[in-house]
Amino acid sequence: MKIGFFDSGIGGMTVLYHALRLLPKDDYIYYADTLHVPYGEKSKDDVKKYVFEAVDFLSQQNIKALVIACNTATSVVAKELRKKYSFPIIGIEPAVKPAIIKNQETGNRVLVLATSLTLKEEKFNNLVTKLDSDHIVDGLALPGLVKFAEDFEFNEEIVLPYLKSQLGSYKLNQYGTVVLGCTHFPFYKDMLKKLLPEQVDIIDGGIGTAENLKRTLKETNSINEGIGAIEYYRSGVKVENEQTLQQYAKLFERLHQI
Ligand code: DGN
Repeated sequence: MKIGFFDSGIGGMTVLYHALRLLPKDDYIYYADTLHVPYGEKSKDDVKKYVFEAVDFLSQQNIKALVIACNTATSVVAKELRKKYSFPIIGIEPAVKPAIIKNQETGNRVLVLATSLTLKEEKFNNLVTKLDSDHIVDGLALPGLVKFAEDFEFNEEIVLPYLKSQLGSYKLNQYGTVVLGCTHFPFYKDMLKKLLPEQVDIIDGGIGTAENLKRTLKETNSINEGIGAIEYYRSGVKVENEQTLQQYAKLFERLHQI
């Protein structure tokens, strides 16, 4: 059986990248909801509807586990998905907890980069209210970065000015950690590094999510059932176009390099 991966677009591939390293002998089916990307500015109800459509499709492909490789979808709908489906569902959330713990000690601030919907959601806000007694967490939505990724735009001359303008009003020296709370953002880690002071750590939950997946498969005794093959779907339609498949392969190369 295969492992299902889901995101609104190509962002989840930053998580799949880690899964492939930890679980190279499994097969994958990756679903990008390209008809409805981006989710970040949509209503919660719309996102719920789209995610259920996608997961219904994936559930018919006989998957043994599902990774919701999208922070927005996880925060809006993971709980309800777990009630409906019997296979294990692993989500991804902004890695706020380790960031707060670390920076409470040093007196630095934490900047969470995510979608507007993730930052608005109860899940995120409850977590921050519970943990952030010193009020050190700030949130910033970067919808432009999702758009760039979906357009396979990784040219620094185009992306850096956008990032500079978005981060321009922040005193970056006061931060100790930047949390990548959207799976599209790790594609731009190299550019963020260029703009952030040296003391700033950049963390993302992709590795932890892949580790969770591995732990779950071990527990259910369903690890190593393939050869690392990946099938891609865009909103229910199988990707067979060679050029698109090559673009996807290049994304892994990029993640490997940065
Ligand atoms: N990649 C998704 C996330 O992690 O939240 C959402 C991006 C989007 O659709 N705006």
